[in-house]
Formats: sequence, C-alpha cells, structure tokens
Amino acid sequence: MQQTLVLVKPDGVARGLTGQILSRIEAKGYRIADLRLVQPERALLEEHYAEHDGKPFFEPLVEFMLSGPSVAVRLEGDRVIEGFRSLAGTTDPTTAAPGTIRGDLGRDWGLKVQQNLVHGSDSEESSARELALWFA
Ligand code: DAT
Ligand code: MG
Repeated sequence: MQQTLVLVKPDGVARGLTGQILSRIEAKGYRIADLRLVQPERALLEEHYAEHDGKPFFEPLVEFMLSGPSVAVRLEGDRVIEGFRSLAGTTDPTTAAPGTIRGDLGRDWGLKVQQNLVHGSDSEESSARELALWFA
C-alpha cells in the first residue's frame, strides 16, 4: 500500500472544482486518509518545489501557489502514486489528454506558469518528503 500527496491547487479551489476532483479520485477507488485546507507560507512552497529552483517558472509558480489556499490530501492505495498522476494527466493542461483532470478541466491562461489544478507526488521519496511538509 502506498500514500501520495495530492494538492488541489489555488486555481482548482478558486474555480470551485474541489468536489469534482475529489469525486474522480474517490471513484477510482483511492482512500482519502487525511485532508486539510492550507494557506501555505513561502518557505513551505520553496521546499516543496526545491527541484525547480532556478528555472524560469519557479518564482511565478511560488507566487501562484501563494495566491490562495490549496486542499492537501493524504491519498492511499496500491500504486496510488502513478495511479493519481495518470488520473491528473500530463503537466501542460492545454494538451493533457481528455479524460484526465487537467485535460478535462484545465487550460492555459496566458501566464508564465501552468495553472494545472492539481499536484501529485512523483515517487515514494517525494511523497514521504511532501507529506511531512504539508501534514506537519
Ligand atoms: P508536475 O506538476 O506535472 O509534476 P513539474 O513537477 O515538472 O510538473 O512542475 C511543477 C509545476 O510547475 C507544474 O505543475 C506547473 C509548473 N510548470 C512546470 N513546467 C512548466 C513550464 N515549462 N512552464 C510553466 N510552468 C511550468
Ligand atoms: Mg512534479
């Protein structure tokens, strides 16, 4: 059994898509083990996205994530890390496959950062690190 960190990012919360996104996750059969609404501080986000420090979208990404609360979910299930990323779709919401969360509900809004509704940890190491940050 695995756990992963899912975030409904500020665009998903602001657009009122939290319920739809959680419905898709529950319909797939994963278990919500913990859930909270979080207004993160800059330090948390800089740690969360440390792998992207120095990239051109890093500062816009942190600013976007500071723009409102996110819903943080501790999600549990067999192979949930890859399973949720498959549900979410590829990073760019404009071209993410229809049928995925990003593909069905997201698109480009002309900004320097891709506002793609959700985050999902990409490995067991990332998931342990990120869950410790968001559910400290
Ligand atoms: P993912 O969220 O699919 O794991 P990532 O970890 O590579 O993608 O990037 C983190 C976030 O940064 C991503 O959700 C949206 C933003 N982002 C990534 N690549 C980008 C790019 N080339 N231009 C603008 N924003 C980008
Ligand atoms: Mg990532």
